[in-house]
Amino acid sequence: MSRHIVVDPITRIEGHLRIEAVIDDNNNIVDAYSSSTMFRGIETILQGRDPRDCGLLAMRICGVCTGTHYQRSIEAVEHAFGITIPKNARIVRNLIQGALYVHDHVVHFYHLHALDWVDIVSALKADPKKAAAEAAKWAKVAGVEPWTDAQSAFRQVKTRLEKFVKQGRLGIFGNGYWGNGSYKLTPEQNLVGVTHYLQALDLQRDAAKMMAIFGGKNPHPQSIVVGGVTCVQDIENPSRIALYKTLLMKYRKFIKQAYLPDVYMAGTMYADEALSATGAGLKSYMSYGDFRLDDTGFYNSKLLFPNGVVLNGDLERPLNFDPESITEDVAHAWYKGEKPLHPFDGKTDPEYTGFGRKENGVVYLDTKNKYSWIKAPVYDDSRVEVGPLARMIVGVARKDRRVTEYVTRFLKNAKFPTEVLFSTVGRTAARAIETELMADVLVEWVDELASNAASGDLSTWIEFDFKKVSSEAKGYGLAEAPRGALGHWIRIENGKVANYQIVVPSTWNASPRDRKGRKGAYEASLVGIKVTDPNQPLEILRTIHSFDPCIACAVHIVDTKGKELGVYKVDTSCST
Ligand code: NFE
Ligand code: MG
Repeated sequence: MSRHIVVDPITRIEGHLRIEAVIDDNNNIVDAYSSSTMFRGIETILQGRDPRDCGLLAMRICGVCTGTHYQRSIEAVEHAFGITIPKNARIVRNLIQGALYVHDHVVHFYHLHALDWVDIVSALKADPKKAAAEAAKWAKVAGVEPWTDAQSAFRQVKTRLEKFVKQGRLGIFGNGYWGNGSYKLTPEQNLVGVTHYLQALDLQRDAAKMMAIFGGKNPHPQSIVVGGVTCVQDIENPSRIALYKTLLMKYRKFIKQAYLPDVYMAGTMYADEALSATGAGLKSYMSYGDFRLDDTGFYNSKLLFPNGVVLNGDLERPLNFDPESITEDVAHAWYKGEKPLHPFDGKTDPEYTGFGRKENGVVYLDTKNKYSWIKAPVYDDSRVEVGPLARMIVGVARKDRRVTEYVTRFLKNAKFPTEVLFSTVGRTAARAIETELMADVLVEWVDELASNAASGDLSTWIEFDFKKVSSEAKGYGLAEAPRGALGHWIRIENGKVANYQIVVPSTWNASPRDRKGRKGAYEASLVGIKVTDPNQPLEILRTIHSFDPCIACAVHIVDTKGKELGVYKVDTSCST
């Protein structure tokens, strides 16, 4: 007999996500459904606006991928207007966006995902001296000195944890599945993880400051405009550029000496999961590509992360990416619409058909019909996964020198075959690999900005005739966000927005079935996973968190008259 596990809400993510998994008698997941239970409407409020304002509004979709929607929106308008921005503007935008990647990925690994692998309560049994030796061991695997090798640091954290427990409460750690049989780290390894967790909490502020140097503020930067950037004084002032670099070098050290070693440690201890392809899912990946490396112009530049599509894990035959091949399907999403539409013609027309059906007093999603506020994007005729893993897979498949070098080094150090990437562990490892690559390339870019400014090039903005270019135009901003491929499509008529569509990374990954009944990436990744204890669905959290969900990107309720639309109370104490 099959049973359902309902996890609602999934915590340690952004936004509101519900997962329903169907398990068989052996607790193996045989089917799964992903649902966003709140509505997004930002596309509708952009209609009729001045296209130059869209970036500032669209960015409010989310406070996590800060500035990403801003950049994609501005790029969509620049694409529509045929504008190529100056070199300084390109580099500054890359520095703002790169700061977000290293910020977001570290926060995700430690503060949103680590506790799926690290058992905090077990750390209480750790010997701090042995923990120091453990940290040194994994740093050696990474080829670096350990971030924390002082026993005293581990002892302090252990004492802090003991104090928590003595008071009879674990504070923010209170609701974990501690002691679950699916945790594999030793007490010392758990103490290393918890110690770096706390240190990362402090350090992530530096990454936020990096963004704010050129962006003006964080989370929502302010200095990007159609045609360039406005942070003229920061580009002219060498000490501002130097400050970015100082913060970067300190943060980069943590990435190399704590984050990467911890991923080697967890990857090795959870090698069984990795080698058995647990959580692989669709095994089809797409990247729009991102980070322009030169100024040859729109979508002609060489990119740090190449674009492309890899289907069914076939690294030998990557496909070229074609922006025309994207559609959104609403067969199982609460929107009106008969057939899949390309985003240029996309609609955001809600059609709520009710939450679901009641069985034995429990309401389940009506999965035969509509069951999510997220649409189902389709590439050509394939469902695909997006994100850091997709970027690394596409980079390797396209034989990108830099991406291949970082991925190969990681796999060699970890003693893993390439296929290990097709798993939950692989998804988590790919994010770490990307973070190290990004931290290194940011050093090159900040130096490039300094030398370009020192050479006397201080141009930051390109002039354009708004009336002329905006009478009728359309464009897209297709590039990457930390969580994957992000697209903004704009149609402009008489200087105003005639249609605006956004397809975010979590739309690709968290989507429901399409009209052919094919699963979205989250749904596919859960099938085949064995749950040790159905009352503690740790394995579901582990795999879903490996995508770094941001449903907030897909959750915007807006009433243009400012009226309150509803009050929601979320009880996080009963998440199963
Ligand atoms: Ni709200 Fe985002 C990223 C974008 S994803 S975090 O990365 O775009 O759904
Ligand atoms: Mg959309």
